[in-house]
Amino acid sequence: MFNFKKIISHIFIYFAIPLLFSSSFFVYGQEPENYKVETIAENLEIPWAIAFSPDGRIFFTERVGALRVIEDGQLNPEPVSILDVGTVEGGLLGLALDPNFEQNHHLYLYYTYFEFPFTYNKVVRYTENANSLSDEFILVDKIPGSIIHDGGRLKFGPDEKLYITTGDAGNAGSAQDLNSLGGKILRVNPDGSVPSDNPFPDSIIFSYGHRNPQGIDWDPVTGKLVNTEHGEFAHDEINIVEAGKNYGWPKVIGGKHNPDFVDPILHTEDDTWAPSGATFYDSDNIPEWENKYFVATLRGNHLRMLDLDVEANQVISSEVIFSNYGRLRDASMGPDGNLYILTSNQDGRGSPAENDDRILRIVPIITEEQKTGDSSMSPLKQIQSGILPYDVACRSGFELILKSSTGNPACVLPSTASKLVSTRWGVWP
Ligand SMILES: [Ca+2]
Repeated sequence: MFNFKKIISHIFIYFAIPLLFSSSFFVYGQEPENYKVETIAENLEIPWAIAFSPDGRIFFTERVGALRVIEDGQLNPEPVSILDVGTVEGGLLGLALDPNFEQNHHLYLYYTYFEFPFTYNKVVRYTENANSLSDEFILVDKIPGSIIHDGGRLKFGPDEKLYITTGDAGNAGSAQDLNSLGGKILRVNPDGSVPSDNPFPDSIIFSYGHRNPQGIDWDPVTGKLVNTEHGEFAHDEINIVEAGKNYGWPKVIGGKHNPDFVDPILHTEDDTWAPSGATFYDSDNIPEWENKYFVATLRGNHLRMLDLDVEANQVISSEVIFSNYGRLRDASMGPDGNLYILTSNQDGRGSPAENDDRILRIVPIITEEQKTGDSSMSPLKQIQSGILPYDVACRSGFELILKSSTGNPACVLPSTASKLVSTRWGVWP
């Protein structure tokens, strides 16, 4: 169903449930008939990261060293590039396209390499032209590497800085050492230089005390960075990451309320998810999913859907979906407003299906009723028809707006409203 009551109930759940349930989890049901799963590429070798070009191409990495491309819906059998990379948990990992890719065709990769006798990771920028790479430019080199804990996620933030997650590479102490690039989240300008507003002078370190973070995305409501990281023997974490803060590893694990370290918003305790890529669902294609945080889990063999109240530092709900595709490496939003998921069943730790690994796309099922628009008009259409959602209200301090991207209502902080608003609700009679 795609109707406004759902949005109202969503807003109710978002703001009222935390008051009722405090910090405990509240799981509410999904409606799997609302969406379907499509396979857009198969028979892949450990896909790790995906990025969408404004011209419609989809680039992705395979950990074994290949950068590949899907064009016009077809997987190109010829890789864009093959790199000589380290193995086991390392390899060709992160991928990001420049926010101005349309103009400069800059493409960024994170990969593991061996230089006797050490293993390192580096972040390299290339210029892409007609599915080939040139102008190699190293942004960050000699990130500690190993056969384990190589971090590897690359993503541009809303501030157009490049964020890089690094693992402790098996040397736990490095995460607390501000002279080491291991166990950190790094933040650089697109040319690799240090942003002038980074928390430590002349340092690309943004936050530290991380063990092996592999997922990052920014909450569309508050703009805050939320990460995932692999814990030691379970103890996985979701953290709200702020500049200059210490996330504890290896001094504290989970939430110890020690003022020197930031507690995770979620700690799995004895449960193992092995969380990797993550994304906020910043779309209303499946309205119940809007602004939820989706986490691809490896050992957990599922996609985790979290409803986070980032401002209040509370988990509202935590739910397992897609537990029938095995190990999942990444979850990412496409420009079509659909969720893309990468499986990781060929990595030696899974049970591959015949056509694994795969890239999956989750698309909403549009019913005939919705096409006619009679009883299930979109929120924007309802508003345009003069139907006022009089019973929607935001928590104190938040502003009710229509998102410019979708026309849907959302409660946001006034500071982020200007980026999102096309029409203020206030103009309605
Ligand atoms: Ca921690």
